[in-house]
Amino acid sequence: TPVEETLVLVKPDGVARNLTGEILRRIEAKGYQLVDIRLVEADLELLSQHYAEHQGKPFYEPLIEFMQSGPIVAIRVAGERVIEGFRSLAGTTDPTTAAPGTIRGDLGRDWGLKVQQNLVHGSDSPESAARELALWFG
Ligand code: DAT
Ligand code: MG
Repeated sequence: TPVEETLVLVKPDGVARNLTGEILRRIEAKGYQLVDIRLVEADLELLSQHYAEHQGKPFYEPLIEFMQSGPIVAIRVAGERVIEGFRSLAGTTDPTTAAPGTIRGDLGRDWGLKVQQNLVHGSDSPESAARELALWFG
């Protein structure tokens, strides 16, 4: 099986709630390697490129605003089939219904929450991973 790299982001809600360590713990416990890590205050330029596929959708503006609300931890993660594997570790997009055992299912709040406050981002394909890693790590 191929060793891949993916982009993981601990979003502003995860950093603000002091969950970066817990999220890194789960990535490491799974056996993935941390290749690079940085704390980023993402600007509009970076975020509009990162979320280009969602431009024009109703949640786009609130999403971009939320992603500028505080620092983000960007992580380059390597491992066998890590792109799909991290998505599985993260759980489905809406933390309200994400499965127990996943980052979003275990750590997402069960009320008063916006869907964008779902703690993490993970690239969804090899093409997305290559594009997003270039954006966040240059
Ligand atoms: P994912 O982060 O699981 O890959 P996505 O790429 O479809 O999900 O959407 C990007 C982010 O946008 C997601 O993490 C949270 C937000 N989002 C998606 N769908 C939404 C919706 N229906 N309402 C509000 N925010 C949404
Ligand atoms: Mg996505």
